[in-house]
Amino acid sequence: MSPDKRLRARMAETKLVHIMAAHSPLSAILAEEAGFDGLWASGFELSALYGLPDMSLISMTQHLDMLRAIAGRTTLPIIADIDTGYGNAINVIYAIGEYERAGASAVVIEDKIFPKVTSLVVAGSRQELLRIEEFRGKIEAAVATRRDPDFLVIARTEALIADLGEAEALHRAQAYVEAGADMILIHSKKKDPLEIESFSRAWTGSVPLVIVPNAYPDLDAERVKAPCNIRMMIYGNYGIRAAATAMQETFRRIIANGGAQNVHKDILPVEEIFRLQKMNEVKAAEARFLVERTLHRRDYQDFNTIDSA
Ligand code: SPV
Ligand code: MG
Repeated sequence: MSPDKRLRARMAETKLVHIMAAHSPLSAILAEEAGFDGLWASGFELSALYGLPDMSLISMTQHLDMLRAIAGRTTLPIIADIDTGYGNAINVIYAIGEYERAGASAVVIEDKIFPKVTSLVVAGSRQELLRIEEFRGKIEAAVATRRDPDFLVIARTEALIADLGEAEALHRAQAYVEAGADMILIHSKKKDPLEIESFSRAWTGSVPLVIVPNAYPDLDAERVKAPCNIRMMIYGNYGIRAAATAMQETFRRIIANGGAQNVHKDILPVEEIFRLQKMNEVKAAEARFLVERTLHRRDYQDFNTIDSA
């Protein structure tokens, strides 16, 4: 079964899929081992990996390269965060072809204006939304371009992020469903899940919802079951935050202790990294295919002759 089909089947079977953000193949491998249903090729995480804010600074090529590297190391379906779609509907057509070929099983396109500003900045945040008609064109273009009918086109409305209120969010979401979106991602920057729960209760559209509980982590799987039209939870920045937490603490301790003598027992042993790298497979290939090379005295003589010539 293709990853695209598996993602749809898993949603039908479990009703709620858990998707972890991945910013690298290693983080994707760890998410797969932990038991997630899929991966989120997050724009925020990749930007942070480059030490940059999430403001349309990372190019489509950079994002695609990472997505391909991730797809090469996991079997999980990948949901690509393509932000605003890199331009207008024509850019979206090009992007969908590229992302499908790169191994994505879904894309999320958001209704902000390019260049976008990351959603969770609360103070002084400039959140400009595209006209509904124009965004509908992008969704229609994505749906018309996908080759695999199981490839999901998820429309994300930032109406709540832009403080436009629930009525505007519902209106936009409905328009995007009419344009062909398979799911609606509703995003909120409120620390309290009430805004999302209220939207979910009010949503009577024909497609299910996706949420990203970054700002409101209290909305866990148990609580999500109640409104029952949420089918996907994306843990949008937890990978990079967890990695940065571990590195920050370890690096500080090494400086404070004047060496690694105390931290080495608190971090993964190198053998565990070998396991994640599948070192055993390389070792087996070495034993099978590499011819042992011994340097003979004659080789040394030839080398020395050439060297001194
Ligand atoms: C991302 O992970 O890139 C997202 C989610 O889009 S958020 O950063 O919360 O907007
Ligand atoms: Mg993003």
